[in-house]
Amino acid sequence: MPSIAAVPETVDATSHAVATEVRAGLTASPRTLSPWLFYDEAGSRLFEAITELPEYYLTRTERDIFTAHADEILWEAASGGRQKLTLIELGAGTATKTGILLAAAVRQQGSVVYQPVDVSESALVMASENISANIPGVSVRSQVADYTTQALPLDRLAEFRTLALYIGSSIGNFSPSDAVALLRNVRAQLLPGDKLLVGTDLGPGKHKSAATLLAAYSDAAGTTAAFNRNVLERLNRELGADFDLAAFEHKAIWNESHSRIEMHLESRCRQQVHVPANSAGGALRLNFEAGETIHTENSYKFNPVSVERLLRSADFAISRSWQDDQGLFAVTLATAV
Ligand code: AVI
Repeated sequence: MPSIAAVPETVDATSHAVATEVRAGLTASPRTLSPWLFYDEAGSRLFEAITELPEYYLTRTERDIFTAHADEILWEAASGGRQKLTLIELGAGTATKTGILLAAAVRQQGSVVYQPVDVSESALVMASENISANIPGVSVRSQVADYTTQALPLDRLAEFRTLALYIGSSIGNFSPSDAVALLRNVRAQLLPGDKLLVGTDLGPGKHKSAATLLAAYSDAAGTTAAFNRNVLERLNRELGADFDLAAFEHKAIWNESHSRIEMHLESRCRQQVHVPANSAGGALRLNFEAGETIHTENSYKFNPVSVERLLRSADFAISRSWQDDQGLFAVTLATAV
């Protein structure tokens, strides 16, 4: 599961948070549902499937950038090999791409401490097993925590600098103001000279069209549609709601003025949906007009200037950035100032 804001930690807290989110979001105008609701077990599996779709270039392009430049990235992060690094990863999930960077860290400094942080304990167990089995020289110290609201559980070793990883374009799922707040929280827990590596998806440009972007969020196999609709299935399952899944259509829209892909679920007809009373309040009767949508996700797209602006507002200075040849995706290394 990728990292998303404010994921509750226990089963009770989760069901109350789902109920509260649904009440606030579905009675608002326009209607919204927060993207953390996507990531129940089925949604996390669907997201993994998305990352392997031919249209969803983000994951493989970031992996290709790491494969091509991992040694350079680690060298720069260590100020030209002069410092030793500890790596911490925010929202590490199963850490599949991180292995490329960890292997480069081991080549550079012999061994490395890696601290993956995630709200999902099962993802961290997989990350730890995968890294320990495949990359000798990495000592994994995983931590279950929500880095969006909690302090980073940093294990600071004397003489070591921290390299924080926030990859996978996860920052793109936050509003600009929440993204700044999140990075400021990260910055507050680093020391001047520590580094941050951020992965960002890029907006349309010389080689990239809005059509390429849109296709990544409306794939031919319908996996993203299933991922989007799963949120309604989750509300039926967990809250006893009666959403008719076939009556809602998956829509991905490129919103140029906000530089973001928006995902919506559009009501195909006039209909009423019921949500029984729960810990957040009384029963809901929701009246949808034909064509009315539930806005389920924003995925912000960047350019070098907007990445720099974002990092600067959180007191980071850009050290260097890497892109693929087609200008699809960027990986930016920044220094805490
Ligand atoms: C997790 N996050 C970076 C994905 C994205 O591209 O915004 C989530 C996603 N939504 C639809 N497809 C993938």
